[in-house]
Amino acid sequence: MALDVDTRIQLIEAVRRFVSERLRPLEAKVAEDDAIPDEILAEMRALGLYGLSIPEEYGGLDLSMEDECGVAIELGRTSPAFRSAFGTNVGIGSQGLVMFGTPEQKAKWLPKIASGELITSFALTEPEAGSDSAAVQTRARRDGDVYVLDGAKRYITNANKAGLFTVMTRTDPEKKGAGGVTAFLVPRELPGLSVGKPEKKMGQQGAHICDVIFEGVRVPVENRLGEEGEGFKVAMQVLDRGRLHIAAVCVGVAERLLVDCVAYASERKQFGQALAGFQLIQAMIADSKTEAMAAKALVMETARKRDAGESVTLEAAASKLFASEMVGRVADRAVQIFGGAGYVADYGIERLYRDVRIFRIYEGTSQIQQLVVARETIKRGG
Ligand code: COS
Repeated sequence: MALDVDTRIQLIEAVRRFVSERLRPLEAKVAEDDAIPDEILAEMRALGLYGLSIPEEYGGLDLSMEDECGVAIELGRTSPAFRSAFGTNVGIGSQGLVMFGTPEQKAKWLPKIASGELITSFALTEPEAGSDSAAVQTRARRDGDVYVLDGAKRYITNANKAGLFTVMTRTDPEKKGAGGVTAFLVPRELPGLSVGKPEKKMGQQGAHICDVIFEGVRVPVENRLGEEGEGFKVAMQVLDRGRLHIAAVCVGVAERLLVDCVAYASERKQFGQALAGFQLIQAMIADSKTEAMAAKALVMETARKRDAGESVTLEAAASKLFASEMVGRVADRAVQIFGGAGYVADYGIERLYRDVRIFRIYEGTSQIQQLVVARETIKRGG
């Protein structure tokens, strides 16, 4: 639901204040501790961040995609690990349930997801099924009133905290590709489900990814999300939306880096004048600004199209492709503008440089986004 202008401004201002007053001062500490303090998570819950995309009847804010992208841009102005804490509840961990869940499934889980009491994860990727996500091997075998799950999922965001997993499985081993895939809502407490240790990562410390193992996990039939064989479409539609949200976060990080670059370049003097006076520095600032503006325009236009009910498979992939590559270039230029200070930890620029690298990989690599854009463009005839 689109917010009226006043409420939208209030929400954006509240998030902006929270980011600048509460999150930014903690960036270095969160990276060092690889953990977000509990009081910050409680403040995120109080702000309603876990329920941005959940319908109002289940306790969420029910934002339109345009408003959600506006909030995601604000959240991009700090370490992306903060957003990740509730990112799965807003996106890939809840949207299968929002789009395809039965009224009973929604009533059971969405209120707790919206409040942040229940953390969710999206379990698609496997050791042998990364970009080729239709190749999932985790098996779900029907046995009376339950399905028995066996298999392993990899790099699952927030798995260490999750109480509910949306799991893509293969119910029909005869069908090798997308047609044999079925989605399930799997509560963590079911016997046979175990979660590995968080991986050591290049960036985004404070956000965690783990393996999730299923050994004879008996999942009630009523936890199936959609029909047998519909799981791949569930995953793809969840990702269409998720890719747009990630693209918005990329825009926010780029805007943040631009502010940092301009502040530093205005203060730091070389050859008797501020760096900002040098045209070669200005060229980098101009390129970063122009690309960030272009990404923002693409993201917001795509969000409005989605809100209008149009399919945005192509546009969401194009947004993620352009925005994630763009923020990579902006972060690289930021290190260059800061020079030596960009390479040492104290200024936080090298941290953001590492943090943004994953945007070109998760929720579909740049190469997968290219593939989707090309296929859809060819399908549309240009
Ligand atoms: N919305 C709805 N349905 C979709 C869809 C979408 N965005 N994309 C594909 N489908 C449907 C297709 O229409 C097709 O259905 P039919 O068989 O009924 O025609 C089915 O799903 C299979 O689609 P396709 O043939 O395109 O599947 P591919 O195996 O070629 O894979 C890609 C498509 C590569 C695009 C997909 O596997 C993908 O996105 N991979 C990346 C996964 C990813 O992002 N992983 C990140 C981890 S999750 S954080």
